[in-house]
Amino acid sequence: LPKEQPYRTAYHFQPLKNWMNDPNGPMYYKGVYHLFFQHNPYTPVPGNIAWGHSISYDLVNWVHLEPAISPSEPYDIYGCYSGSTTILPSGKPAILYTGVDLNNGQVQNLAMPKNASDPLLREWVKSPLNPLISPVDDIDRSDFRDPTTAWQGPDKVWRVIIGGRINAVGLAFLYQSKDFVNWTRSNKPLHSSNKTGMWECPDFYPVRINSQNGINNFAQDKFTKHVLKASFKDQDHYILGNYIPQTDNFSIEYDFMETGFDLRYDYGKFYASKTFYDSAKKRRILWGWVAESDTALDAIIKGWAGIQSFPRSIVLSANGRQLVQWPINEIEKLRTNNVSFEGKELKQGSVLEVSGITASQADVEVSFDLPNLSETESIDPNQVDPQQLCSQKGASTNNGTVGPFGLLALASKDLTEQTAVFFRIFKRDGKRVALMCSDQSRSSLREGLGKPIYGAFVNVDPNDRKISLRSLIDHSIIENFGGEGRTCITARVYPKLAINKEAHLYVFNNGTLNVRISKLNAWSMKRAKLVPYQKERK
Ligand code: DQQ
Repeated sequence: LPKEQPYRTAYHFQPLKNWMNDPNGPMYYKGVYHLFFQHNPYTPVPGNIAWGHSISYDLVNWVHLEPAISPSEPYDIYGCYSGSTTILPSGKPAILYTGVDLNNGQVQNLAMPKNASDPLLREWVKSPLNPLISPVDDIDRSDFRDPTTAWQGPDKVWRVIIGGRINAVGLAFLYQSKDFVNWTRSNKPLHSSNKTGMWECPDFYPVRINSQNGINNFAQDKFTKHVLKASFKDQDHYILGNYIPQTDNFSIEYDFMETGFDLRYDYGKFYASKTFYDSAKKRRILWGWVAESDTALDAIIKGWAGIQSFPRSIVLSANGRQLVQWPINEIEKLRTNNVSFEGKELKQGSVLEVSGITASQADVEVSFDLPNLSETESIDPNQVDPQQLCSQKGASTNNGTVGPFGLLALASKDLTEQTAVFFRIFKRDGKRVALMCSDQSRSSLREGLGKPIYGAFVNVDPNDRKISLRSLIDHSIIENFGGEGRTCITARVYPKLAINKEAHLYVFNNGTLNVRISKLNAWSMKRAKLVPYQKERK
């Protein structure tokens, strides 16, 4: 890798070099966390897709192993595409993945560990029975991929879903098996939608009602709801519902992309994600691929492309209507140099520097007290697209009454470069409505980069006069958690000036009314250890 690496992250997961996309088959096995990922081991652009493999004891520091599976057989010669792991009742893990075969068709394959007593599971053996599932009948062979973690119903029959599309309808094919090897297609898909296009990387799992604990993919009772996630249109969308394993009926509350109720894990750059149940800490953890917004040429110069989001715990909100995400608390072991203050009034036009931390590599938590509702401007959020509201010219600089206020991250001293992450508060039917934006348009003086503006509403408690923001800043990524993790927005940025020690962090308010920082805590972050296996042994 070149020496100058201003954009390489310090605590986000990456292979040592080359291309990475989707997270695959994350799991906890015999005291070890495993992450597999779509990986081109040879160059920083897509191709030769194998399952990269890394292990960790804390989900922060990682050891990179050899790829677990690579293209080698007629049924996966053009790529070992995404898939999942399932821990079988014997305790052994199994990989189900999509292979792109000699005819460019997508087929579903099985691989098992060579030696399941090795907690690192360094070698995997492809089943001689592969491919287990082929695209036949009305299935399009180029739209049939990404098997989920399988689960067993009360009848002990296995179920798995696979992403696909038939004509204009995106769907999750459902397959069943008694032995994990012979699979039959169920006559109806688990769910489908004509608004979405092809579903990639579906995920299907239970969440507990009124609990911070996660639950494994098999469990289900009246205290759970099910989440169905599908990746399409460059975004990870989810819906909530009630799943009955006896009939495989999934009855939903709202469907994908419903106006005013379009739930996504993240409203920025975040795709092809996957969850797993961490039995060690009884929680469900989410990984998502955060692609680059620079060019393929930049990737070649950097020597790498693609990172993973910091692992997030994922739970059902107290009102049961959406999911809430938060960086797993292991992140705190990287925190150092705490800077904190309380009770600072921010007048219109304030730009307050948070100094004393490495602003290019930081974790920031800030909560704001909001002014009285009566003076807040009105809006009807059902008639506005939040993304559009955030994209209006000068959304971060023009005055509203309450906001825009928030952070200027990865900013240069003179503020010519800045990524503004901010809120704007409105009133509707006498209640508070919060808009959250992440504006990359001034993130870099460099040309030729993607500099989108992202936006979403935050479902805050309308009576609450507070709103909070947590931002994980790591050289070329800013992961934002608004309203205690109710709305997440992740962005990639490549500043020219605001790199390393030249990066600054500010809190600002451009609203006409004062907002008050009730509390701010910021930390410099240490570098996570990401090392190859051999070095670790010496
Ligand atoms: N990436 C994989 C596919 C999947 C897509 C190929 C989603 O299996 O559908 O690398 O990013």
